[in-house]
Amino acid sequence: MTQQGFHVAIVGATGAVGEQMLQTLAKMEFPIASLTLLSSKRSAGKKLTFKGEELTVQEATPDSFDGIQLALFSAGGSVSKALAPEAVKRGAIVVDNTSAFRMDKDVPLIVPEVNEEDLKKHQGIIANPNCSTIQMVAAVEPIREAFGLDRLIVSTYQAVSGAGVNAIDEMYQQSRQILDEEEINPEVLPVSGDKKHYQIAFNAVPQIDLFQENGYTFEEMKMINETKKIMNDDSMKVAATCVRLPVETGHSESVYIEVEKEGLDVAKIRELLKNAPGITLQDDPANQVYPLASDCKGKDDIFVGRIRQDLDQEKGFHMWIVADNLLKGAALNSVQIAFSLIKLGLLK
Ligand code: NAP
Ligand code: 12T
Repeated sequence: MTQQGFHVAIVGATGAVGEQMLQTLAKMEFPIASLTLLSSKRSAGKKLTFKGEELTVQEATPDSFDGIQLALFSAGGSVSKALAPEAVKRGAIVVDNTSAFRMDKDVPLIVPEVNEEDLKKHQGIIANPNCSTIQMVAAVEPIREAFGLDRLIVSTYQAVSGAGVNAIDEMYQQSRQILDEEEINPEVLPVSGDKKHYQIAFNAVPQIDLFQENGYTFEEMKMINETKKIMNDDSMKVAATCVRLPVETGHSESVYIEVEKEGLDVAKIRELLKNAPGITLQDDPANQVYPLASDCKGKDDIFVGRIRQDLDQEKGFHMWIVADNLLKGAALNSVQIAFSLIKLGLLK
Protein backbone atom coordinates (compact mmCIF):
# COMPACT_ATOMS: atom_id res chain seq x y z
CA MET A 1 0.00 0.00 0.00
CA THR A 2 1.20 3.50 -0.81
CA GLN A 3 0.67 7.01 0.59
CA GLN A 4 -0.36 8.29 -2.87
CA GLY A 5 -3.06 5.66 -3.32
CA PHE A 6 -6.76 5.55 -2.60
CA HIS A 7 -8.80 4.26 0.31
CA VAL A 8 -10.56 1.26 -1.23
CA ALA A 9 -13.25 -1.12 0.07
CA ILE A 10 -14.35 -4.47 -1.38
CA VAL A 11 -17.88 -5.53 -0.44
CA GLY A 12 -18.25 -9.30 -0.85
CA ALA A 13 -14.50 -9.85 -0.47
CA THR A 14 -14.95 -13.51 0.52
CA GLY A 15 -16.98 -14.43 -2.59
CA ALA A 16 -15.98 -15.83 -5.97
CA VAL A 17 -15.86 -12.34 -7.52
CA GLY A 18 -14.35 -10.72 -4.41
CA GLU A 19 -11.41 -13.12 -4.45
CA GLN A 20 -10.65 -12.07 -8.04
CA MET A 21 -11.03 -8.38 -7.07
CA LEU A 22 -8.17 -8.81 -4.58
CA GLN A 23 -6.03 -10.64 -7.13
CA THR A 24 -6.73 -8.10 -9.89
CA LEU A 25 -6.05 -5.01 -7.74
CA ALA A 26 -2.69 -6.56 -6.80
CA LYS A 27 -1.78 -7.74 -10.30
CA MET A 28 -2.62 -4.40 -11.94
CA GLU A 29 -0.85 -2.42 -9.18
CA PHE A 30 -3.89 -0.31 -8.47
CA PRO A 31 -2.75 2.60 -6.23
CA ILE A 32 -4.07 1.70 -2.77
CA ALA A 33 -3.49 3.58 0.50
CA SER A 34 -5.76 1.27 2.53
CA LEU A 35 -7.91 -1.74 1.70
CA THR A 36 -11.06 -2.55 3.68
CA LEU A 37 -12.52 -6.03 3.18
CA LEU A 38 -16.23 -6.42 3.87
CA SER A 39 -18.66 -9.34 3.97
CA SER A 40 -21.71 -10.47 5.93
CA LYS A 41 -21.52 -11.29 9.65
CA ARG A 42 -20.79 -14.93 8.68
CA SER A 43 -17.27 -14.21 7.41
CA ALA A 44 -16.38 -11.31 9.74
CA GLY A 45 -13.03 -12.07 11.38
CA LYS A 46 -11.78 -14.21 8.49
CA LYS A 47 -8.26 -13.35 7.27
CA LEU A 48 -7.38 -12.76 3.60
CA THR A 49 -4.00 -11.87 2.11
CA PHE A 50 -3.36 -8.91 -0.16
CA LYS A 51 0.18 -8.46 -1.54
CA GLY A 52 1.52 -10.61 1.28
CA GLU A 53 -0.27 -8.61 3.96
CA GLU A 54 -2.91 -10.27 6.14
CA LEU A 55 -6.19 -8.33 6.35
CA THR A 56 -9.22 -9.08 8.54
CA VAL A 57 -12.66 -9.16 6.96
CA GLN A 58 -15.28 -6.99 8.66
CA GLU A 59 -19.06 -7.00 8.58
CA ALA A 60 -20.34 -4.42 6.06
CA THR A 61 -22.35 -1.62 7.70
CA PRO A 62 -23.03 1.97 6.58
CA ASP A 63 -20.18 3.23 8.78
CA SER A 64 -17.73 0.87 7.05
CA PHE A 65 -17.54 3.49 4.29
CA ASP A 66 -16.28 6.41 6.40
CA GLY A 67 -13.15 7.67 4.62
CA ILE A 68 -13.54 5.27 1.66
CA GLN A 69 -12.92 6.81 -1.80
CA LEU A 70 -13.65 3.77 -3.99
CA ALA A 71 -16.01 0.89 -3.10
CA LEU A 72 -16.19 -2.23 -5.28
CA PHE A 73 -19.46 -4.09 -4.63
CA SER A 74 -20.13 -7.78 -5.41
CA ALA A 75 -22.30 -9.11 -2.61
CA GLY A 76 -25.64 -9.39 -4.38
CA GLY A 77 -28.26 -6.87 -5.43
CA SER A 78 -29.94 -6.41 -2.05
CA VAL A 79 -26.63 -5.57 -0.36
CA SER A 80 -25.87 -3.02 -3.10
CA LYS A 81 -29.32 -1.47 -2.80
CA ALA A 82 -28.90 -1.08 0.95
CA LEU A 83 -25.25 -0.03 1.16
CA ALA A 84 -24.15 1.60 -2.13
CA PRO A 85 -26.13 4.81 -1.38
CA GLU A 86 -24.57 4.83 2.11
CA ALA A 87 -21.09 4.62 0.58
CA VAL A 88 -21.90 7.47 -1.85
CA LYS A 89 -23.32 9.57 0.99
CA ARG A 90 -19.91 9.25 2.70
CA GLY A 91 -18.05 10.44 -0.40
CA ALA A 92 -17.12 7.16 -2.09
CA ILE A 93 -17.47 6.31 -5.76
CA VAL A 94 -19.16 2.91 -6.08
CA VAL A 95 -18.46 0.41 -8.85
CA ASP A 96 -21.29 -2.09 -8.52
CA ASN A 97 -21.13 -5.61 -9.95
CA THR A 98 -24.76 -6.51 -9.29
CA SER A 99 -27.83 -5.88 -11.42
CA ALA A 100 -29.29 -3.48 -8.80
CA PHE A 101 -28.64 -0.20 -10.64
CA ARG A 102 -27.55 -1.20 -14.16
CA MET A 103 -30.64 0.08 -15.96
CA ASP A 104 -31.03 3.26 -13.85
CA LYS A 105 -30.91 6.37 -16.02
CA ASP A 106 -28.38 8.15 -13.78
CA VAL A 107 -26.02 5.17 -13.57
CA PRO A 108 -23.41 4.70 -16.31
CA LEU A 109 -23.06 1.04 -17.40
CA ILE A 110 -19.48 0.72 -18.49
CA VAL A 111 -17.21 -1.48 -20.57
CA PRO A 112 -14.16 0.80 -20.94
CA GLU A 113 -13.31 -0.39 -24.48
CA VAL A 114 -16.84 0.56 -25.59
CA ASN A 115 -18.19 3.55 -23.65
CA GLU A 116 -15.56 4.88 -21.22
CA GLU A 117 -16.71 8.47 -21.82
CA ASP A 118 -20.11 7.71 -20.25
CA LEU A 119 -18.30 7.69 -16.88
CA LYS A 120 -18.34 11.49 -16.98
CA LYS A 121 -22.11 11.39 -16.31
CA HIS A 122 -21.80 9.43 -13.05
CA GLN A 123 -23.49 10.56 -9.85
CA GLY A 124 -21.67 8.29 -7.41
CA ILE A 125 -22.67 4.84 -8.63
CA ILE A 126 -21.22 3.17 -11.72
CA ALA A 127 -22.51 -0.24 -12.81
CA ASN A 128 -20.42 -3.12 -14.07
CA PRO A 129 -22.47 -5.00 -16.69
CA ASN A 130 -23.44 -8.67 -16.54
CA CYS A 131 -20.53 -11.03 -17.25
CA SER A 132 -22.10 -12.45 -20.43
CA THR A 133 -22.84 -8.98 -21.75
CA ILE A 134 -19.32 -7.62 -21.18
CA GLN A 135 -17.41 -10.20 -23.22
CA MET A 136 -19.96 -10.02 -26.04
CA VAL A 137 -20.13 -6.23 -26.47
CA ALA A 138 -16.36 -5.80 -26.15
CA ALA A 139 -15.78 -8.38 -28.92
CA VAL A 140 -18.49 -7.03 -31.24
CA GLU A 141 -17.69 -3.31 -30.75
CA PRO A 142 -14.80 -3.11 -33.27
CA ILE A 143 -17.09 -4.60 -35.94
CA ARG A 144 -19.97 -2.31 -34.99
CA GLU A 145 -17.71 0.76 -35.12
CA ALA A 146 -16.68 -0.02 -38.68
CA PHE A 147 -19.84 -1.57 -40.18
CA GLY A 148 -22.77 -0.76 -37.84
CA LEU A 149 -24.90 -3.35 -36.06
CA ASP A 150 -28.52 -4.08 -36.94
CA ARG A 151 -29.20 -7.36 -35.13
CA LEU A 152 -27.53 -9.66 -32.63
CA ILE A 153 -28.63 -13.14 -31.51
CA VAL A 154 -26.67 -14.92 -28.76
CA SER A 155 -26.78 -18.32 -27.08
CA THR A 156 -24.60 -18.69 -24.00
CA TYR A 157 -22.83 -21.67 -22.45
CA GLN A 158 -22.17 -20.32 -18.95
CA ALA A 159 -19.93 -21.53 -16.16
CA VAL A 160 -21.14 -22.32 -12.63
CA SER A 161 -18.69 -19.88 -10.98
CA GLY A 162 -21.00 -17.09 -12.23
CA ALA A 163 -23.46 -18.27 -9.60
CA GLY A 164 -20.94 -18.10 -6.74
CA VAL A 165 -18.90 -20.41 -4.54
CA ASN A 166 -21.88 -22.53 -3.47
CA ALA A 167 -22.66 -23.37 -7.10
CA ILE A 168 -19.04 -24.43 -7.75
CA ASP A 169 -19.15 -26.69 -4.69
CA GLU A 170 -22.46 -28.18 -5.80
CA MET A 171 -21.13 -29.05 -9.27
CA TYR A 172 -18.07 -30.87 -7.88
CA GLN A 173 -19.94 -32.68 -5.14
CA GLN A 174 -22.69 -33.78 -7.53
CA SER A 175 -20.19 -34.97 -10.13
CA ARG A 176 -18.50 -37.15 -7.51
CA GLN A 177 -21.83 -38.50 -6.29
CA ILE A 178 -22.92 -39.44 -9.81
CA LEU A 179 -19.61 -41.17 -10.55
CA ASP A 180 -19.95 -43.05 -7.25
CA GLU A 181 -23.58 -43.93 -8.13
CA GLU A 182 -24.83 -42.08 -5.06
CA GLU A 183 -28.05 -40.11 -4.78
CA ILE A 184 -27.80 -36.39 -5.59
CA ASN A 185 -29.61 -33.53 -3.85
CA PRO A 186 -29.55 -30.33 -5.98
CA GLU A 187 -30.23 -27.21 -3.89
CA VAL A 188 -28.28 -24.29 -5.44
CA LEU A 189 -28.69 -24.35 -9.24
CA PRO A 190 -30.23 -23.19 -11.45
CA VAL A 191 -31.19 -20.36 -9.04
CA SER A 192 -30.78 -20.71 -5.28
CA GLY A 193 -33.92 -18.67 -4.56
CA ASP A 194 -36.24 -20.44 -7.06
CA LYS A 195 -38.74 -23.20 -6.24
CA LYS A 196 -37.08 -26.16 -8.04
CA HIS A 197 -33.46 -27.26 -8.34
CA TYR A 198 -31.95 -29.42 -11.06
CA GLN A 199 -28.86 -31.53 -11.65
CA ILE A 200 -25.97 -29.50 -13.11
CA ALA A 201 -23.34 -32.27 -13.37
CA PHE A 202 -23.33 -33.87 -16.84
CA ASN A 203 -26.20 -31.61 -17.87
CA ALA A 204 -27.17 -28.39 -19.73
CA VAL A 205 -29.74 -26.19 -17.97
CA PRO A 206 -31.60 -23.48 -19.94
CA GLN A 207 -32.26 -21.25 -16.93
CA ILE A 208 -29.96 -18.59 -15.48
CA ASP A 209 -31.64 -16.26 -12.98
CA LEU A 210 -35.43 -16.07 -12.54
CA PHE A 211 -38.05 -16.20 -15.29
CA GLN A 212 -39.75 -12.96 -16.31
CA GLU A 213 -43.39 -12.64 -17.43
CA ASN A 214 -42.37 -12.59 -21.11
CA GLY A 215 -40.87 -16.11 -20.94
CA TYR A 216 -37.26 -14.89 -21.02
CA THR A 217 -35.05 -15.30 -17.96
CA PHE A 218 -33.70 -12.24 -16.19
CA GLU A 219 -30.17 -13.17 -17.36
CA GLU A 220 -31.43 -13.10 -20.98
CA MET A 221 -33.19 -9.75 -20.43
CA LYS A 222 -30.01 -8.36 -18.81
CA MET A 223 -28.04 -9.26 -21.94
CA ILE A 224 -30.68 -7.67 -24.19
CA ASN A 225 -31.21 -4.44 -22.24
CA GLU A 226 -27.61 -3.91 -21.17
CA THR A 227 -26.29 -4.37 -24.73
CA LYS A 228 -28.60 -1.61 -26.01
CA LYS A 229 -27.64 0.69 -23.13
CA ILE A 230 -23.87 0.19 -23.46
CA MET A 231 -23.98 0.58 -27.24
CA ASN A 232 -26.39 3.51 -26.87
CA ASP A 233 -28.78 2.10 -29.50
CA ASP A 234 -32.36 1.34 -28.49
CA SER A 235 -33.31 0.32 -32.01
CA MET A 236 -30.78 -2.53 -32.23
CA LYS A 237 -32.46 -5.96 -32.42
CA VAL A 238 -31.12 -8.26 -29.71
CA ALA A 239 -32.18 -11.75 -28.57
CA ALA A 240 -30.56 -14.11 -26.06
CA THR A 241 -30.81 -17.68 -24.74
CA CYS A 242 -28.74 -18.37 -21.62
CA VAL A 243 -27.69 -21.90 -20.66
CA ARG A 244 -25.67 -23.18 -17.69
CA LEU A 245 -23.10 -25.93 -18.29
CA PRO A 246 -20.98 -27.94 -15.83
CA VAL A 247 -17.90 -25.79 -16.55
CA GLU A 248 -16.20 -24.24 -13.51
CA THR A 249 -14.99 -20.97 -15.06
CA GLY A 250 -15.22 -19.46 -18.55
CA HIS A 251 -18.40 -18.37 -20.32
CA SER A 252 -18.71 -19.35 -24.01
CA GLU A 253 -21.09 -17.69 -26.44
CA SER A 254 -22.35 -18.43 -29.93
CA VAL A 255 -23.03 -14.97 -31.37
CA TYR A 256 -24.78 -14.12 -34.66
CA ILE A 257 -24.66 -10.53 -35.90
CA GLU A 258 -26.09 -8.67 -38.88
CA VAL A 259 -24.18 -5.53 -39.78
CA GLU A 260 -25.64 -2.42 -41.45
CA LYS A 261 -23.09 -1.64 -44.16
CA GLU A 262 -22.14 -3.71 -47.21
CA GLY A 263 -18.70 -5.16 -47.86
CA LEU A 264 -17.81 -7.02 -44.65
CA ASP A 265 -16.16 -10.43 -44.87
CA VAL A 266 -14.43 -12.85 -42.52
CA ALA A 267 -10.95 -11.54 -43.32
CA LYS A 268 -12.03 -7.99 -42.41
CA ILE A 269 -13.55 -9.16 -39.11
CA ARG A 270 -10.30 -10.93 -38.26
CA GLU A 271 -8.35 -7.77 -39.08
CA LEU A 272 -10.64 -5.58 -36.94
CA LEU A 273 -10.40 -7.96 -33.96
CA LYS A 274 -6.65 -8.50 -34.29
CA ASN A 275 -6.11 -4.79 -33.64
CA ALA A 276 -8.67 -4.44 -30.84
CA PRO A 277 -7.60 -3.93 -27.21
CA GLY A 278 -8.29 -6.86 -24.89
CA ILE A 279 -9.21 -9.25 -27.71
CA THR A 280 -7.23 -12.32 -28.78
CA LEU A 281 -8.11 -13.88 -32.11
CA GLN A 282 -8.01 -17.70 -32.04
CA ASP A 283 -9.39 -18.60 -35.44
CA ASP A 284 -7.58 -21.19 -37.52
CA PRO A 285 -9.98 -24.03 -38.34
CA ALA A 286 -7.43 -25.85 -40.51
CA ASN A 287 -5.32 -26.30 -37.40
CA GLN A 288 -8.28 -26.77 -35.02
CA VAL A 289 -7.56 -23.45 -33.33
CA TYR A 290 -10.60 -21.91 -31.60
CA PRO A 291 -11.36 -20.50 -28.12
CA LEU A 292 -11.97 -22.96 -25.28
CA ALA A 293 -13.30 -22.23 -21.80
CA SER A 294 -10.59 -24.54 -20.42
CA ASP A 295 -7.89 -22.17 -21.79
CA CYS A 296 -9.34 -18.84 -20.62
CA LYS A 297 -9.22 -19.25 -16.84
CA GLY A 298 -6.98 -16.63 -15.22
CA LYS A 299 -6.57 -14.70 -18.51
CA ASP A 300 -7.60 -11.09 -18.98
CA ASP A 301 -8.45 -11.22 -22.70
CA ILE A 302 -11.62 -12.10 -24.57
CA PHE A 303 -11.02 -14.89 -27.09
CA VAL A 304 -12.80 -14.95 -30.47
CA GLY A 305 -12.87 -17.62 -33.16
CA ARG A 306 -15.08 -19.76 -35.44
CA ILE A 307 -15.80 -16.61 -37.47
CA ARG A 308 -18.03 -17.52 -40.42
CA GLN A 309 -20.23 -15.67 -42.89
CA ASP A 310 -23.87 -16.79 -42.84
CA LEU A 311 -24.72 -18.95 -45.85
CA ASP A 312 -28.01 -17.15 -46.58
CA GLN A 313 -27.58 -13.64 -45.22
CA GLU A 314 -24.72 -11.66 -46.77
CA LYS A 315 -24.49 -9.21 -43.86
CA GLY A 316 -24.76 -12.01 -41.27
CA PHE A 317 -21.78 -13.47 -39.37
CA HIS A 318 -21.33 -16.13 -36.68
CA MET A 319 -18.62 -16.31 -34.05
CA TRP A 320 -17.61 -18.02 -30.78
CA ILE A 321 -16.63 -15.73 -27.89
CA VAL A 322 -15.02 -17.00 -24.67
CA ALA A 323 -13.75 -15.20 -21.55
CA ASP A 324 -13.04 -15.76 -17.85
CA ASN A 325 -16.39 -14.69 -16.36
CA LEU A 326 -14.82 -13.72 -13.03
CA LEU A 327 -12.11 -11.55 -14.66
CA LYS A 328 -13.25 -9.59 -17.76
CA GLY A 329 -16.81 -10.57 -16.78
CA ALA A 330 -16.53 -9.08 -13.30
CA ALA A 331 -13.40 -8.17 -11.28
CA LEU A 332 -11.11 -7.07 -14.12
CA ASN A 333 -13.76 -4.91 -15.78
CA SER A 334 -14.47 -3.25 -12.40
CA VAL A 335 -10.79 -2.49 -11.81
CA GLN A 336 -10.46 -1.21 -15.40
CA ILE A 337 -13.40 1.12 -14.66
CA ALA A 338 -11.52 2.36 -11.58
CA PHE A 339 -8.41 3.05 -13.70
CA SER A 340 -10.60 4.88 -16.25
CA LEU A 341 -11.98 7.05 -13.42
CA ILE A 342 -8.42 8.05 -12.52
CA LYS A 343 -7.50 8.68 -16.16
CA LEU A 344 -10.54 10.94 -16.66
CA GLY A 345 -9.81 12.84 -13.43
CA LEU A 346 -13.01 11.56 -11.81
CA LEU A 347 -11.21 9.77 -8.96
CA LYS A 348 -8.49 11.83 -7.35
P1 NAP B 1 -20.54 -15.64 -3.71
O1 NAP B 1 -19.35 -16.41 -4.07
O2 NAP B 1 -21.76 -16.33 -3.22
O3 NAP B 1 -20.13 -14.51 -2.64
C1 NAP B 1 -21.05 -13.63 -2.06
C2 NAP B 1 -20.31 -12.56 -1.27
O4 NAP B 1 -21.25 -11.61 -0.77
C3 NAP B 1 -19.58 -13.10 -0.07
O5 NAP B 1 -18.43 -12.33 0.15
C4 NAP B 1 -20.60 -12.87 1.03
O6 NAP B 1 -20.03 -12.80 2.33
C5 NAP B 1 -21.13 -11.52 0.63
N1 NAP B 1 -22.41 -11.25 1.26
C6 NAP B 1 -23.52 -12.01 1.23
N2 NAP B 1 -24.51 -11.45 1.95
C7 NAP B 1 -24.02 -10.30 2.45
C8 NAP B 1 -24.53 -9.28 3.28
N3 NAP B 1 -25.78 -9.33 3.75
N4 NAP B 1 -23.74 -8.23 3.59
C9 NAP B 1 -22.47 -8.18 3.13
N5 NAP B 1 -21.92 -9.12 2.34
C10 NAP B 1 -22.68 -10.17 2.00
O7 NAP B 1 -21.07 -14.78 -4.94
P2 NAP B 1 -20.22 -14.11 -6.13
O8 NAP B 1 -20.19 -15.05 -7.28
O9 NAP B 1 -18.93 -13.56 -5.64
O10 NAP B 1 -21.20 -12.97 -6.58
C11 NAP B 1 -21.59 -11.93 -5.71
C12 NAP B 1 -22.51 -10.99 -6.47
O11 NAP B 1 -21.79 -10.37 -7.51
C13 NAP B 1 -23.69 -11.69 -7.16
O12 NAP B 1 -24.81 -11.77 -6.33
C14 NAP B 1 -23.94 -10.82 -8.36
O13 NAP B 1 -24.84 -9.80 -8.00
C15 NAP B 1 -22.59 -10.23 -8.63
N6 NAP B 1 -21.95 -10.89 -9.79
C16 NAP B 1 -21.84 -10.19 -10.91
C17 NAP B 1 -21.28 -10.73 -12.01
C18 NAP B 1 -21.27 -9.98 -13.27
O14 NAP B 1 -21.89 -10.39 -14.17
N7 NAP B 1 -20.56 -8.91 -13.41
C19 NAP B 1 -20.80 -12.02 -12.00
C20 NAP B 1 -20.90 -12.75 -10.84
C21 NAP B 1 -21.50 -12.15 -9.73
P3 NAP B 1 -20.02 -14.06 3.34
O15 NAP B 1 -18.71 -14.76 3.12
O16 NAP B 1 -20.09 -13.41 4.68
O17 NAP B 1 -21.21 -14.91 3.03
N1 12T C 1 -27.42 -14.79 -11.72
O1 12T C 1 -24.55 -9.88 -11.99
O2 12T C 1 -25.92 -16.84 -12.04
O3 12T C 1 -26.40 -10.03 -13.04
O4 12T C 1 -24.28 -16.65 -13.44
C1 12T C 1 -24.22 -12.58 -12.92
C2 12T C 1 -24.15 -13.96 -12.99
C3 12T C 1 -26.41 -12.70 -12.05
C4 12T C 1 -25.44 -10.54 -12.48
C5 12T C 1 -25.14 -16.16 -12.69
C6 12T C 1 -26.35 -14.08 -12.12
C7 12T C 1 -25.34 -11.99 -12.47
C8 12T C 1 -25.21 -14.69 -12.59
